[in-house]
Amino acid sequence: MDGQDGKAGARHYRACGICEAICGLAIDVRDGVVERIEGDPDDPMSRGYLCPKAYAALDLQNDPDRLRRPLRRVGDDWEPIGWDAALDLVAGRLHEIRARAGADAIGVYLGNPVAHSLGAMTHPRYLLGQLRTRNVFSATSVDQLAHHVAAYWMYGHQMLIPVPDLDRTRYLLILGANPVVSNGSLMTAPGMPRRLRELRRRGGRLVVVDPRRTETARVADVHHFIRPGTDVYLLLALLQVIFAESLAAPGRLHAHLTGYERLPELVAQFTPERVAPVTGIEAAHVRAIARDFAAAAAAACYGRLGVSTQAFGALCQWLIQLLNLVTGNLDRVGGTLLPAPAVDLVAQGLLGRGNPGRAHSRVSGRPSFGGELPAALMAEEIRTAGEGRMRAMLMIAGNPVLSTPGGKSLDRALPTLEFMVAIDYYVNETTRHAQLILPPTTPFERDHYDFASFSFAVRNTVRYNPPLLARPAAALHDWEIVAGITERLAVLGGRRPPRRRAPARLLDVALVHGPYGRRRGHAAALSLARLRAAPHGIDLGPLAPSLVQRLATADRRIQCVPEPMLIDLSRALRVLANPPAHGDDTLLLVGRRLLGSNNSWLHNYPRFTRGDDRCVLLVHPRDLGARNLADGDSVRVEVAHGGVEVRVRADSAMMPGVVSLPHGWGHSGPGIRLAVASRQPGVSFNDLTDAACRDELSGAAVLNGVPVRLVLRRGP
Ligand SMILES: Nc1nc2c(c(=O)[nH]1)N[C@H]1C(S)=C(S)[C@@H](COP(=O)(O)OP(=O)(O)OC[C@H]3O[C@@H](n4cnc5c(=O)[nH]c(N)nc54)[C@H](O)[C@@H]3O)O[C@H]1N2
Ligand SMILES: Nc1nc2c(c(=O)[nH]1)N[C@H]1C(S)=C(S)[C@@H](COP(=O)(O)OP(=O)(O)OC[C@H]3O[C@@H](n4cnc5c(=O)[nH]c(N)nc54)[C@H](O)[C@@H]3O)O[C@H]1N2
Ligand code: SF4
Ligand SMILES: [Mo]
Repeated sequence: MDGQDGKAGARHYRACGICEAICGLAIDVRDGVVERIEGDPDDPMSRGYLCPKAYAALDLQNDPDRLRRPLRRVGDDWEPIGWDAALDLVAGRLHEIRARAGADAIGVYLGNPVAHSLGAMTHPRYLLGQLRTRNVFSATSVDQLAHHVAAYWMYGHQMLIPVPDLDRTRYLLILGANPVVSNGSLMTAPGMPRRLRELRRRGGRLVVVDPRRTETARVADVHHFIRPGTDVYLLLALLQVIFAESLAAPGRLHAHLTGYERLPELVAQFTPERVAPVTGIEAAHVRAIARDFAAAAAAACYGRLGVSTQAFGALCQWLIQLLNLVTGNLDRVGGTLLPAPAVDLVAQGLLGRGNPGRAHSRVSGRPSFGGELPAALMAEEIRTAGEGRMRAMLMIAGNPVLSTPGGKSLDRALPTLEFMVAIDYYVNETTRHAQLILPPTTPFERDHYDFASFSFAVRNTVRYNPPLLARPAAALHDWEIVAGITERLAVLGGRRPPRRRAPARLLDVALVHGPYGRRRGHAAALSLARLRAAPHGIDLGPLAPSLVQRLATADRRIQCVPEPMLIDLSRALRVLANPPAHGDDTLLLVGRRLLGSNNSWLHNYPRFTRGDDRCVLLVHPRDLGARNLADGDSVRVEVAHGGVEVRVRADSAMMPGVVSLPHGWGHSGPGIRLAVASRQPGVSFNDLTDAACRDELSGAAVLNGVPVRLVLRRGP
């Protein structure tokens, strides 16, 4: 029985919205209490898979530290405030600051969970429409921005990002991703371990390039260590081999390419021999990968966070597209394909193309992309005096003190704001600086549809689920909070408020007009009602070639050599000729994700905090020995602008010279109300990253390959 509100002993079906895998869950509810969560075997994409984090939404639901009503700060303490009073206060303050100091005085940051919440996806655009500030930031610039930039320049729209055709490929080359733990990103594919097993069972090969022998590398046929930040040279060398050995064959796409003939010359100097000393991967291995990739019946190259958030992230994503393209694997079954989701954000005009450089940041003049500025700039925009200084901030579902580079400086800047409001469940490292915290309903109390993940799924499916539990009488959804602020701002500004429509209504319109919609006369006849009647979701079939029809470039062709890439390639060449000089004792720090964790916000749930190995620094035994350090020692990890203290763990799965630390920890600031997380606070990775270090082309933060030194901590 699927039902709305947890009647006695009912089994409900809904998708998990914690990460991009959107696993179908079967949830037993008795008398309004969740008793059990299992994988939903009838979900057409996840087929029963779930990971331990499927219980995270339940833990959030029951967490005594979760805020149940709005709080207003009074000195160092908080007191409850009613919703109307809270929303009046927010709108009043924002309106006043905007009138006095201009539209750009108000900044907005949108965190990662926004992408997994139907209402948080549909409604902030109306608020941004009222605010009209250039100071819009999000987790995108500490995440997938490089992919959007490459897609924009090559295919004409930031959302035209092909995904590996995982279930049919015969050769998967993974750079800088660990999907066995992360469950895949820009590749919605629940059940990664099974899918990778199946790849190998059908005779396919899995090759992983990562400075750590990761959980994914362990199930691969081949794993190569790579020196962090040098993937751009590996990719150039792979292309060099393919052209030099006449292995290039773009096939059907050949007629749709602009600039293809320039490629052989562009990559000619990046021979495997030339780049091997930089990447650490032997020339013979590079040649083998290039030949196998080109020879495979179908192959896909995929690179994620480890290559997106490094100094040449956008170049890497461009070169990955090219590698797939020149070997005939782009837009081919078993290669990489564009998903065809039920709501097509591109074709239906629901998301802008990307339009780089529409605005520039005030202090360092960085260009915007997709209407956003890099999140790393928030601190300087708050601190730097002058006209247009950011004086107020609205934080929606984000924790940038822990998640953005140079988090410490943001931590120091936020209290200098005139006003800050957070829409969040917790008093955490970021929200503690707010004057008001507005907690929304929980994932179980709202309906669910994941626009973003369906857009990057390895199979076309669709699923909508109504709320699992009734919401408490006085609770507001994310979208209602946002709409409440938006409407009040409009009234204060003497404008007519936008008409209030529930997210599900907007979704219905998008579905019926979408590619499988009732209005389109498609056999699936999708509408909200149709999805309500199919609680497990609906299978819309495997991905199919479609790139040519969907190209959004001016000449409707694929741009092989976009000008910005060419310019940035010369930067890569300069760095190759003059590699950064580090001291002998320098190690390069990279990130790591743990199965029972999701960025910064699942550390307050006892189920996920077992074990003492969570926020530890993995170091190769040889690197420990060279520093007279031993497994378990506490060390200070030093960078030029600071450092953190952390325990080391000897791990021969690390590439010598590289150390690994997870991000999202550091739950130790004064005033944080995370009782469980504070007991094992860990340290914040982003106290080591530098807000000024970015991928020049995309503006994305450099979160990997950070040069650090280790110093034994003296005393107790
Ligand atoms: N060094 C380093 N830094 C990184 C990364 C890395 O690998 N290394 N990864 C980066 C990546 S990929 C990402 S996506 C970012 C994430 O960065 P952020 O999005 O800034 O941070 P999160 O840790 O996801 O915090 C989410 C916040 O939203 C709240 N929240 C959860 N669900 C909801 C909801 O439904 N509504 C509302 N209103 N609030 C909610 C949580 O309580 C939490 O405070 O971090 C980035 N930072
Ligand atoms: N359990 C868990 N799952 C998650 C999350 C989580 O926090 N925990 N976060 C979710 C989010 S928001 C995202 S965006 C995805 C991210 O999904 P993934 O990209 O799969 O996540 P990571 O585990 O960060 O993988 C990055 C890998 O890059 C490697 N690496 C670092 N530097 C380099 C480099 O220079 N070159 C190469 N080749 N490799 C490098 C790291 O060692 C690491 O193994 O995961 C999602 N899923
Ligand atoms: S893999 Fe992601 S979507 Fe699936 S159960 Fe785990 S957290 Fe939820
Ligand atoms: Mo992310």
